[in-house]
Amino acid sequence: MFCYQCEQTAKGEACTKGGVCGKPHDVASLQDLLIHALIGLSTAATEAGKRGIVDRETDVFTVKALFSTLTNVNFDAARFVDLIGQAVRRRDGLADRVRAAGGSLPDIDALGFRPADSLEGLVAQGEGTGLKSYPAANADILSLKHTLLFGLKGVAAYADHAQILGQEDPSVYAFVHKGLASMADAGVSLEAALGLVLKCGEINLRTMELLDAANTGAYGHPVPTAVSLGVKKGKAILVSGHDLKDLAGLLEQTRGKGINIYTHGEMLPCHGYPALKKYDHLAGHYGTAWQNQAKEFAEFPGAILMTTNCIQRPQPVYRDNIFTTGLVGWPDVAHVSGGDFGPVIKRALELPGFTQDVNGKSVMTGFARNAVMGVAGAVVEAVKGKQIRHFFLVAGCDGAKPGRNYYTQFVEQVPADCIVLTLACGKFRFFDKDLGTIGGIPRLLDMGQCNDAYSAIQIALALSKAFGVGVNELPLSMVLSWYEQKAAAILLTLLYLGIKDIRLGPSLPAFITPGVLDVLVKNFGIKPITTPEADLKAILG
Ligand code: SF4
Ligand code: SF3
Repeated sequence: MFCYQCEQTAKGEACTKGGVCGKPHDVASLQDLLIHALIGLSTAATEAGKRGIVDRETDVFTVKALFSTLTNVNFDAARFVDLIGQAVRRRDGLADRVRAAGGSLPDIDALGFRPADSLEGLVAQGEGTGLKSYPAANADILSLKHTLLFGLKGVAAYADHAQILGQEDPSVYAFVHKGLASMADAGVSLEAALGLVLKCGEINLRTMELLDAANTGAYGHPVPTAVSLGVKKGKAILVSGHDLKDLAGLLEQTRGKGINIYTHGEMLPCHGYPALKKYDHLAGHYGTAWQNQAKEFAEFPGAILMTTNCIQRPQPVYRDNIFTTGLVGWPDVAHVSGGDFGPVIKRALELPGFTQDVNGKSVMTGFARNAVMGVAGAVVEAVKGKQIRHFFLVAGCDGAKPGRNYYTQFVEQVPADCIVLTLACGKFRFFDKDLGTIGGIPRLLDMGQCNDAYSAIQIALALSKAFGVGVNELPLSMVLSWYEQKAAAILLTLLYLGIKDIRLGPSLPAFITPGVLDVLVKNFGIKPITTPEADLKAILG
């Protein structure tokens, strides 16, 4: 296997003998083969599109299959065997329609391959289709192809979340197909590869806009909300991942059953949505970011539901309590589907739950674009009156590396006349710190999940309009942490928007060659994080 799509990759280079994330060789190989099948499917879909043939079901399938290969989503070989079979059937169906319409298809392996009929055979086939097999004239072009592929995985995640709630745009699907098809194109130039990477950022912005419309359309605009970190006596279910619809379904199905629902990790911002916070039994938030789940899930005395990434190997002590749904999978872990959470509820009722109330701190969430723009006038006045000196967007993924302490220390050292905007699971490094307020405006504003990066972009654009300057001239600095491929997609969106001087950590992506990094540094001033002291000094002077 050869996988280097996430920040955790072995030795900062690549996982070649099993993933640091727990992805075994056979699953890695099946994921490679699935991408290979999708490259064939997308090549057929792109040719079909030129003849006005669009198959929405195949489009939806493509983003689900791609999302399944995102880090920490699905570790279940059987599910990938099924997805590979579906991809090939859909590929052949579309290819037939292209030929029937008088079109032709390129002669590439991804269009011709037939899946083996055994698991071992598929794994062996996958071994020849990995990232290194993509044709490219040089290492920099290959690096850009991989960057595009990982960006597309992030787009696919957002597109799937949006689609589940009824928001779709055919242009997003068309670009996903075009981007995947380009993986097999041996003639892509450096300029064309860079163009596709930046276009991926643009398409990701549109996709995040769809997701924002989906979430706010279904559950209302988040409002600032205090969330308890304590627990209530009684039966309990913990919901992790990112999926709002699953949480809404579970809240509805547990109504009046005496079960309290707690959010974990990236589900924390759900407390801010009017149509979710209205449930009295949405009791609070339990735990921190994904990499702490082995300890936190082991201590949770109820059932646990994983709605999306990031799942880790379930420990024996809670293996019978954890359920996956949607695209998440782990071999031999119970999977619920069709929005029926009956088995999760049954398990929660069998388990003891919390035996007593425990009061905890509370944290604030819900400062998404609508809430922040509601106080934009006060914010602008505070900047003009010099009460607010600078904004820091300290956002992105969390992870297990010790170097991630940088983000905690950075926020601790941000001067008292500055505001910290945050989103995604990286915030758990500092989410419960009381940073106080400036003129009634909290100094720590949680804008939501990684899926809500659109809110941060809209706030930055609104501030730039209010001050009559470009985003790069605003007193705003982005200090980002990445782990998986949604973060890669967001980074591409920021580059597409021309945002400069982003600080990125805890390490730079292994899939970026020195040549590509040079382009990013020259054109965008992107830089690795150093120390909180040095970076704050460089930013604030
Ligand atoms: Fe390694 Fe990350 Fe790939 Fe897992 S997803 S195999 S940790 S690079
Ligand atoms: Fe976190 Fe997995 Fe990226 Fe959603 S939960 S930000 S890592």
